[in-house]
Parts: sequence; structure tokens; C-alpha cells
Amino acid sequence: MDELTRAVVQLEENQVIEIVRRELKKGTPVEDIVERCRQGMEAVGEKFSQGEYYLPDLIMAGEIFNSILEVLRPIMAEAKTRKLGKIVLATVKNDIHDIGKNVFKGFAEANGFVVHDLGVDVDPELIVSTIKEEKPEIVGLSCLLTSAFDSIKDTIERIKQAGVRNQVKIIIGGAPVSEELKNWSGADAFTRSAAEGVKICKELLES
Ligand code: B12
Repeated sequence: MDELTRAVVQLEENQVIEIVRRELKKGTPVEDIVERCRQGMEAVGEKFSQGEYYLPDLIMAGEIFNSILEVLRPIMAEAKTRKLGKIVLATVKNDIHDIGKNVFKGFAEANGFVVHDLGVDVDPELIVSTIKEEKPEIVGLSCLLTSAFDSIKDTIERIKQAGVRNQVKIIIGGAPVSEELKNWSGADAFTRSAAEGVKICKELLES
């Protein structure tokens, strides 16, 4: 296992931050650093499901990732490009995971998207009213819990009922999303990577 991934799994915050700073100095791309940390978070999740780690460990892992983002944010913000389009972003109803959403937000903004972030546990009605007000080209829905899959479908259903489905492209993101989930929920695209998400969003603007 990679040194950075291992430090995340072992919840060694100081070591994690030290390695992240060292990698940045070496010129390692932010996307690579995030991906190695994400793999560590996945392993933390596995330890949690196997009963080796407990909820406080998950909380600790979340705090470590937020500290990583504090270090990476100024670098992501440096990339100045023309404004590409607008994304309304939210973690769906009944789900409070926001680290992946925040990573995607950082990457999207660094690539020239304007991101309107509605936060976590977001009611479908708020997403619908924001689409009407903000007129985004893209809606990004984040979901980490299989128990919140219904919330994705409900949100897209409400967007359809409100008559604004054809005004936006919808991308779903998060560790458990898949092609099947995309098809079942009625989304246009899915990804388990923030960097790929940005690439897809650029393609969606042209489709
Ligand atoms: C940290 C964590 C928490 C933290 C979250 C802190 C926070 N502020 O987000 C806390 C402690 C709060 C938490 C709570 C819970 N958690 Co939790 N958590 C995790 C953990 C370990 C890491 C998630 C993470 O941040 N990963 C790092 C980020 C960077 O990766 P990511 O989210 O996948 O995002 C990447 C991509 O997916 C993508 N992406 C993400 N969103 C989007 C959106 C768009 C639009 C795009 C384009 C891309 C994109 O970009 C990111 C970068 O590439 C996962 C394990 C895992 N395998 O994911 C469990 C996990 C998701 N949690 C789990 C569970 C069970 C819970 C709880 C129910 C526990 C409990 N008993 O209370 C609660 C749920 C509360 C709720 N209602 O939401 C389970 C879910 C299992 C399932 N079948 O659904 C997991 C999988 C752990 C496990 N293996 O059991 N959790």
C-alpha cells in the first residue's frame, strides 16, 4: 500500500499532512494526492464494516480528509480559467457525507465552473427551486449511502415533475454509484472520481 494511503488508513493525521505537503513540493498533481487519500478512506470504511473501526474512527477519518483539503484548497483555487458553466451541487436527502462533494466542487471550480453548493441532506424541493432560480446547465448529486439511492431517484423525479428536466444534465457521484444506478434513477452520467466528473461535465455541456 502506498505510504500516503497507509497513513490515512492508520488515521495518522500529522504524518498524512506531512506527506501531502512533501508530494505538493515534488509537483505531484492534486488529483493523484486526492485519489491516494480516497483509497485510504475506502479502506477505513472497510475496517468499519468489519467491526475493526468504530464511528469515532470514521469521524476522525473525515476530519483528516478535511485537513487535507485545507492544504490543497489554495492550490486548487490558483487555476484561473474562463467560466465554463454553472453546476448546482448537493448531497442527497438523508445523506450527510460531504467530503467527496467538496472535492468535486474544488476541482470543478478550478476548471472554470461556477458551483452553487446546497450542502448535505438536501430536500428535492430545494434543488428544484434552485434550478429555476440559478438556471444551471448541470446538477451534481452526491450519494455515499446505498440507503439514500431512493433520494437520488426522488430528486430526479421531482425535477421531471417540475418541468425542468430538459434544462439540465444530471451527474451522480460517490463511492457506491454505478451505471445501473444511473439508469434506474434517470441520471445522465455517473462517476466515482471527482477528476473524471469534471471531464464528464465538460462533455455534458457540449452534448
Ligand atoms: C468519512 C465517512 C463518514 C463521515 C463523513 C464525514 C463527512 N463530512 O463527509 C461520518 C463519520 C459523518 C460518516 C457517517 C456515516 N457513515 Co460513513 N463513511 C465515511 C467513509 C469512511 C469515507 C467517505 C469519504 O469521505 N471518502 C473520501 C471521498 C473523497 O471519496 P468519495 O466520497 O467517494 O468521493 C469521491 C468520488 O466518489 C467523487 N464524488 C463524490 N461525490 C460526488 C458528486 C459528484 C457530482 C461528482 C461528479 C463526483 C463525486 O469525488 C470524490 C473524489 O474522487 C466511507 C467509506 C467509503 N468507502 O466511502 C464511509 C461510509 C460511506 N459510511 C457508511 C455508513 C454506514 C455511515 C453511517 C450510517 C454510520 C452510522 N452508523 O451512523 C453514517 C451515515 C450518516 C448519514 N445519514 O449520512 C458506509 C455506507 C454503507 C452503505 N452500504 O451505504 C460506508 C461505505 C462505510 C462502510 N464500509 O461501512 N461517515
